[in-house]
Amino acid sequence: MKPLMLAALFAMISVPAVAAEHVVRMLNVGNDGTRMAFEPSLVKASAGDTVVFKPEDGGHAAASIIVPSGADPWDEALNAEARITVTVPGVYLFKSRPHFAVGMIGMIIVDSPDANREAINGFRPRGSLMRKRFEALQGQL
Ligand SMILES: [Cu+2]
Repeated sequence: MKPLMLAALFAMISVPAVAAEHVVRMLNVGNDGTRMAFEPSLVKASAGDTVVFKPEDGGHAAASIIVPSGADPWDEALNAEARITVTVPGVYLFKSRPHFAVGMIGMIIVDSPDANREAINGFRPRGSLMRKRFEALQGQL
């Protein structure tokens, strides 16, 4: 590697990454008028970022469905605000536990979906509402 390229590389590494915070609202009616929705339902994050689940309406509980290998799953209490720091790259599929059956799901992509794309593609949604939302999310991978 040429010295100039090396210097550029070290310059990039030495810049500390600023961890971002992504807010996901848990709502009884989403922005598109559908019932029981995460807003937004898709978050594109970087490793080290935090996703904050805000229970703006009552009766929701954020829980993971699929996380990348090595990442911690979560299963939060009803009406709890949850702060999930995502450190492992890949796709995190999540739900509102009480509204899973009606398709209240969402997705976080950390850096790249490559780590566990197959696991996500292996998810089998139940019911037309869940299928519709899942396929829309899957289309973003
Ligand atoms: Cu819910």
